Amino acid sequence: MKIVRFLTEAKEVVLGVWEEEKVYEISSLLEDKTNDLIVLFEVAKGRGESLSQFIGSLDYKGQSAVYDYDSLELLTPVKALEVWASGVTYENSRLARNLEMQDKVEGGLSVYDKVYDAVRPEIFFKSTSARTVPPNKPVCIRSDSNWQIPEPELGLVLSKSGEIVGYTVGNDMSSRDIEGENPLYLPQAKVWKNSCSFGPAVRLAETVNNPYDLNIFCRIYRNDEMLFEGQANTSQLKRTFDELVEFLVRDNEIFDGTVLLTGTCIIPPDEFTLQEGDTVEIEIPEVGALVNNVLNTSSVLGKGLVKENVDLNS
Ligand code: DO4
Ligand code: MG
Repeated sequence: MKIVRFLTEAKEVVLGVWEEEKVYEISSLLEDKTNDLIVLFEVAKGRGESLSQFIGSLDYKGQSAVYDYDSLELLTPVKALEVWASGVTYENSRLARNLEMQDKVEGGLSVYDKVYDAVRPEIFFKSTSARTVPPNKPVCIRSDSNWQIPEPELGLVLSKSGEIVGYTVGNDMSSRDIEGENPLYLPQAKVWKNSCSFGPAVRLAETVNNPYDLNIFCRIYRNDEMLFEGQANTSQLKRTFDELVEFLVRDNEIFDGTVLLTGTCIIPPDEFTLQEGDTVEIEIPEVGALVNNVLNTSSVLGKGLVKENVDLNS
């Protein structure tokens, strides 16, 4: 079962069940009309049901408004006040980071080689809701980097106690030259205005057969031509999801709806860098396709943080 969050014509934020091309609105069927998936998760738990059982019992097909998926103004599917990310969880990511550092690895093992095999994974702070753009809205590239890529990643949608409520598709926009210059620049290589997106849906965890066998596709388009296509599978992950979540919540507290990205395995060719006007499509067929155009930050700077995210997500 896939859940989306969207804005109605009356500018109300609601949840919907997405089935094929149709979306069935469910917030109006709920006692408190909530548009917060994690609130539903807790209600279902209180009734001793899984989230999909509880939502299934709402008889949404018989009762609620139906929309065409393509006509919807989608929001991020959960209110993620924070997005965290894992790094170097796939062999491809380790190799790409080593290449970015070039001659700065002086014999022996790089920090990336070490973290790939270490007990403690790399977990870093990626984004706030005000820096995270919804599906179909532009992500940005920064002005002081000449080597920028999307990082297509499976995202875990978490409750505040670290339970995996569902899976989503994430884009960890990254600057390879800033990180390659010095790993201490990681926050600047990862966090800037509109440098993260996730969606379009949350696929409820209990409805996924095997989360370690999900295909991830990334396609990048320029002038209506596909410039790059890559594919990976979560079976290539070095870490388990439980392990990543355990380190995220260790001596830490997280908000309901926190998203934890699980790392990239798809890296475009080394000569590739994103440009304004490109379109990035990241698809996990069990979840959906996350599509974002690319803009220079200069197009959005000075206009304040994405206000609709702040208003709608907080
Ligand atoms: O070590 C830096 C970041 C790694 C990362 O974002 C990834 O592996 O996806
Ligand atoms: Mg990443």
